[in-house]
Amino acid sequence: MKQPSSDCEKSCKKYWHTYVEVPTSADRYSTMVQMVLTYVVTRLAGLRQSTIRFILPLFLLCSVVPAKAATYYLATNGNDGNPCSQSLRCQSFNRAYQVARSGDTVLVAGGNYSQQNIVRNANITGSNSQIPDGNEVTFKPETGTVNVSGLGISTTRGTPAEHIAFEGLTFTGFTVISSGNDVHFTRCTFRALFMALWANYYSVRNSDIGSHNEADGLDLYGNVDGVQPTNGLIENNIIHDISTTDPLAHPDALATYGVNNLTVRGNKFYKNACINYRGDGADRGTIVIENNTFGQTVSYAGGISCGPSAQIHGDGALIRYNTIEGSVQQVGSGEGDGQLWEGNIITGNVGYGQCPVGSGTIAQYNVWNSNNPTNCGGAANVGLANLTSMFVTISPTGSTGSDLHLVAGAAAIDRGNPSRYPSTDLDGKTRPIGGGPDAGAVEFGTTAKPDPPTNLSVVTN
Ligand SMILES: [Ca+2]
Ligand SMILES: [Ca+2]
Repeated sequence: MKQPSSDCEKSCKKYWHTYVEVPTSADRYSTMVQMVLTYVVTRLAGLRQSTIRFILPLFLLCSVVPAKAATYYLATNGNDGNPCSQSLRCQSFNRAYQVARSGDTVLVAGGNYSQQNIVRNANITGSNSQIPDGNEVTFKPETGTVNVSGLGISTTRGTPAEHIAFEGLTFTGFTVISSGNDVHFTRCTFRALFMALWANYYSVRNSDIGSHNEADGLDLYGNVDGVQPTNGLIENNIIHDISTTDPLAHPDALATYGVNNLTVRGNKFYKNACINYRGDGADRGTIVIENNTFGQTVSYAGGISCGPSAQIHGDGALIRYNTIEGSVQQVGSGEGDGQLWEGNIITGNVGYGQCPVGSGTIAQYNVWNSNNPTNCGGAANVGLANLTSMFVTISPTGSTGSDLHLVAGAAAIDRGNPSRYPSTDLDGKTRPIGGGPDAGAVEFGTTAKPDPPTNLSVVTN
């Protein structure tokens, strides 16, 4: 919730002798109005008529200003019969969410929390946003580590929980947005599957995902009742060590099936057993995959070895400025039509040493293995026999995978599309540096070349 405007606060406080921040938000607004009314009524007898004329418009002005955002508290030994105050804490996430209003914060004391299920609170309102914009109820640790052994958002279709943000929590069991609008995770840790089903406007950013066995890292799955997870953003995460020791398990680091509008940007995938990115032909809308590094997939003893680093089959997907250590698999026959592959580094084969096969798909300005054609419907690609010397280190099984930053003299430097590139790279540096944008996720060099001055003139004394 917005705070009272400073003007209102300054001018009103003189008259609101009893103005305080009301801790229970459910009745905050009506309580505040009640307090002002009581004050006005009790003072009227002693006021001159001119003062009344002054106070009443002021009251009308101030009474429509929302109350200050509130903070609520959870603890593992709290009680949901409490008002979720600092001294009388609640225990469940849902209880805090039902008590809270848009813009409020829930501080969660460190400890282990059992499965949490959050359901709709129709009093939490506002517009949807792609990243948190302040209208959410935000859960964050108060002290120490908060482990949540499972999280479900609105299991009932058609009644989504809305406007929720999680910051810095650790999820040790499945996290499932069954039905939710404007739901965001920032700087969280996921040690089990994250799944979005009927989600709309959702994001996972700056988080650590993986270090678990058999299950996928993120599943963005639509086509449940014909509804797709829509408007997703997966950004600046590390997605790693998703392993399997089961020859029948097929854990994908990020799997999509019928998403609508998805951006996957600036993530680092490494040490994953199967496919880093498995996109489906049912994906629709604007699909943007950029500035990611996809490490080579890794075999775990006894487990399946999938081979390709990425499979991206959605029609119209834009796949640009990624560094892909390994091969890219294409399916064709009606899938992956109209894609644009631009400015990527791909160390292995595309398809089976072919151009991407979707109808109308163009691949250009990529730096890739010389097994692949140099022209795939666009400007020339660069084919090299050995690309690995371009990188700082190739170590697919190392603790943090390969370091896919470019070294001086790498063939990918300045080989992107000079007229079209992301404004920044994986590290957040402004592109381009040097003579043009580099292919791959990371621009080589440390500083942008300054523009030459245009307004110099000779001054003579
Ligand atoms: Ca929002
Ligand atoms: Ca450059």
